[in-house]
Amino acid sequence: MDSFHLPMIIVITHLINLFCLIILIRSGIQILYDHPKLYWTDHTSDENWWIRFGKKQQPKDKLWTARDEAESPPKRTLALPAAQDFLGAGRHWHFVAAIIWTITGAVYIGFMLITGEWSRLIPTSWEVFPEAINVMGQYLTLNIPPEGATYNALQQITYALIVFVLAPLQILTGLAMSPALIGRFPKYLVLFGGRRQVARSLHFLAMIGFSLFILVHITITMGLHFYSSVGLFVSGNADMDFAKALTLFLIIAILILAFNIWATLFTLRNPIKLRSTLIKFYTPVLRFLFGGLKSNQKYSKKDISPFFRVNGYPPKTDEYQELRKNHFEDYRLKVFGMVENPLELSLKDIKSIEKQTQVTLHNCIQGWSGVAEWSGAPTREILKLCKPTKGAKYAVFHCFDVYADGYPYYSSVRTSDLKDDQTMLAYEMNGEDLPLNYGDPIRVRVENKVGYKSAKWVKAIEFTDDYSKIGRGRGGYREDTLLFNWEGSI
Ligand SMILES: Nc1nc2c(c(=O)[nH]1)N[C@H]1C(S)=C(S)[C@@H](COP(=O)(O)O)O[C@H]1N2
Ligand SMILES: [Mo]
Repeated sequence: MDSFHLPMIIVITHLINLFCLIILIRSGIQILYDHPKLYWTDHTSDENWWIRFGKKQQPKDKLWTARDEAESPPKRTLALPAAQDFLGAGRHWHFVAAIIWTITGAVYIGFMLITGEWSRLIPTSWEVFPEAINVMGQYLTLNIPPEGATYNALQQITYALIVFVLAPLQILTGLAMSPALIGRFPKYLVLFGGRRQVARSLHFLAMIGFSLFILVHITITMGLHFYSSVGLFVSGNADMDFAKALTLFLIIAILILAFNIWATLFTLRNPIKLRSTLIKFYTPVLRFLFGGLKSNQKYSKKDISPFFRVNGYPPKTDEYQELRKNHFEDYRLKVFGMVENPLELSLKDIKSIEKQTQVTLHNCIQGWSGVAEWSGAPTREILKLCKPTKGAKYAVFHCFDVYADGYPYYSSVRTSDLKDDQTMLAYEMNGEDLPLNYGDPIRVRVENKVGYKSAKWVKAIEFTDDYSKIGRGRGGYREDTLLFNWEGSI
């Protein structure tokens, strides 16, 4: 066998790549199970998925919510951390790993291009296809082709597909999950037939592709070329002293395994600490990519979804029941805190503000979506009326619904988000008064954020320079309980 050397940069990026892919796949499974259904259209219902995991069935005769559909990944899957309601934690791991993985990939490709190494990877003639079939036949008949300095045709095609097709696809489909990005640039979705759910489904299929590749790749390299592979893997030198190579190899394998066990246990035991640590790392990236993207959605009436999921049960408090019984005659939306003009707006006051109508895509952080038409008062008009003071960095929406833990729902955004053209206080959905389940009498629509920011049954808006004294201090009920990040832009 002719021996060859791999440059150290390739050895290191390969190792980081493997490490990140394991975290990405494990946290990806956790994320998937929070809404374990995949679709080809942006209308999602309990029936129109093309594949589903888990086993929960929703009742036909009474209201259920999207949170009721969340499941725990089976313990024997490799999910990180494989527990119910750890969507927030799964996402923290996923974003951190995705960022490191992308940077590593860029370094790897940059290095390949600069050094000319790419020529070993990228097929340069059509001959590669018949030749690959030939090689495939050799593998299948166990006439193992020799390993060498040039990759064989099958390796070339597979590696090139992984690096130049599957990896970019995974990044593009991942970015398509951001309501901020696709709200600002709806054309981005043209790549996926105009549908975010197509991107989500492809993101899943590409994950399966990566998983299969890893399995086959490890089987072939380790199973068929064990001695040289171990050396190549740890040092880039196939002829490295085998005892040394194997020792290093075992150390690396144990470290990766230990890290994954530690990550799982730490996530389960210290989810709050985990959140505060990991969001520090990726929040600046979210802000850089998605901060300040204004929603620019122009769906049409014919795009409206026949079924629109509900998340959050309508309020049961006496206060709310009384108001509703009286058709919200006595409802007053309180606008208070750091404002020059505190307000108490009746429904009539709100409806006297210039009415705006928009058809938009709602993206729940869990994965489902739906298109609806919303009409209401743009929040930029509310800002003109209440005049937040200089330091009023955040707008907090307080809601009527009180959860079983005794805390009412709330969410918050930057005051500047209220200037977005499509952020509004909605009082109509699809041309009718806002139905009970969707936020009667007033809900917020924040169209460049995931769904949990769009508070329903809004009671008051508070302007503040610091949300840490509200609720449990993380800026929203979902952030407090499911430990979501606060940005909500993906
Ligand atoms: N008051 C209140 N607002 C809420 C929620 C809630 O539980 N209570 N759930 C949020 C979540 S997670 C989502 S996805 C959307 C769902 O909106 P929909 O029920 O109109 O589909 O509402 C958001 N606003
Ligand atoms: Mo949601």
